[in-house]
Amino acid sequence: MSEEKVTTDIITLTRHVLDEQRKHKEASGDLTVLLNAIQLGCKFVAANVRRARLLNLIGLAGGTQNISGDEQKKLDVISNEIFINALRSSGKVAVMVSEEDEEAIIVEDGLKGKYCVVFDPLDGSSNIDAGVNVGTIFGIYRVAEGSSGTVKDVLRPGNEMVVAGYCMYGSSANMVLTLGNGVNGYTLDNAIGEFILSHPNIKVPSRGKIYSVNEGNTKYWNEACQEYFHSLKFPPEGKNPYSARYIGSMVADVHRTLLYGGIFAYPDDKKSKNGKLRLLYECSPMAFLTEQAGGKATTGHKRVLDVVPETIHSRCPIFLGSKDDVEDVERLYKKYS
Ligand code: AHM
Ligand code: MG
Repeated sequence: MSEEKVTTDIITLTRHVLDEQRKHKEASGDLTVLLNAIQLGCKFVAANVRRARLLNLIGLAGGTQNISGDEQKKLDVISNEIFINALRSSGKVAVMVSEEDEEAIIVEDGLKGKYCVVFDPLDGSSNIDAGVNVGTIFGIYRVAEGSSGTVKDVLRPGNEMVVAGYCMYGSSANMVLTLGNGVNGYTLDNAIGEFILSHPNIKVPSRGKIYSVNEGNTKYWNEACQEYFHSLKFPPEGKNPYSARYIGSMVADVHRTLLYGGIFAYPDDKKSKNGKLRLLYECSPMAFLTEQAGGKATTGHKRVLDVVPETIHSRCPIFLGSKDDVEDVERLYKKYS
């Protein structure tokens, strides 16, 4: 009888980060501790998302009162609390910004560390009832030299972020991470409770075949946007039109874009001059990941990573994905500017 081969030398996320840290002599290990807190948060949220889906299914199947509305709300709040507690108790964080909290959270002296973490604890949560993938998005800054950790430490462009990532809660939990040295993907092995390196060195193809945008907003788009998306659907003779894919959950749409290529967009339009997505904890981390994977991210007019947030919840238009596709958008914005 043949025995199943067991891999005993697995590369966990922590091991991978430690290996990276050893390459930098000045590394103190603080970032590893902080990333462990983020991993804990993600595992905890993954378990809660699975549980909520099950509760929702049971509720519907039994014809009982629909609990999903309440559950969905609670899940946002629970996820936020999970991350705040994990981050604060790591002792490595000075400032936190969450989509769920109006104000920045300043960690009390005694537990204060040298990092700032900006995050959306459960992005796309309006999709939970339909069983669609949701995710956590995060970015990490170092507290500025001489600062004791104030909101000013996060009102900085994405090009000053040291780490960015997201965790997608789907059929499995997938963490995608950059420390500014390429992008790696890890899958949660529920049996051992560890994220295992499953997608090393993710590179977004230089051109894709998929576009991802809420086309229900076409009426409000500017001329550059109108022409761009029209050109994908009605290409010149001999070229195939692009496929449309839009989940409406940023983490899932960006995840597919990183793996398969193409373009994801939430543009500015006549209704919302800065689009819908938030710069600090949605656009900047995703732009950092995309650039590290060899792609590009633009507002149409400028690099997303160069946009300085005016407030912690400022919005920013975004087109991200394959380099050649994003450059087509940039050319059209220039033409109409
Ligand atoms: P949320 O932070 O309230 O969950 O909203 C963000 C989500 C993103 O995940 C997604 O890309 C976008 O909203 C979809 O918006 P729309 O429904 O307008 O297409
Ligand atoms: Mg969000």
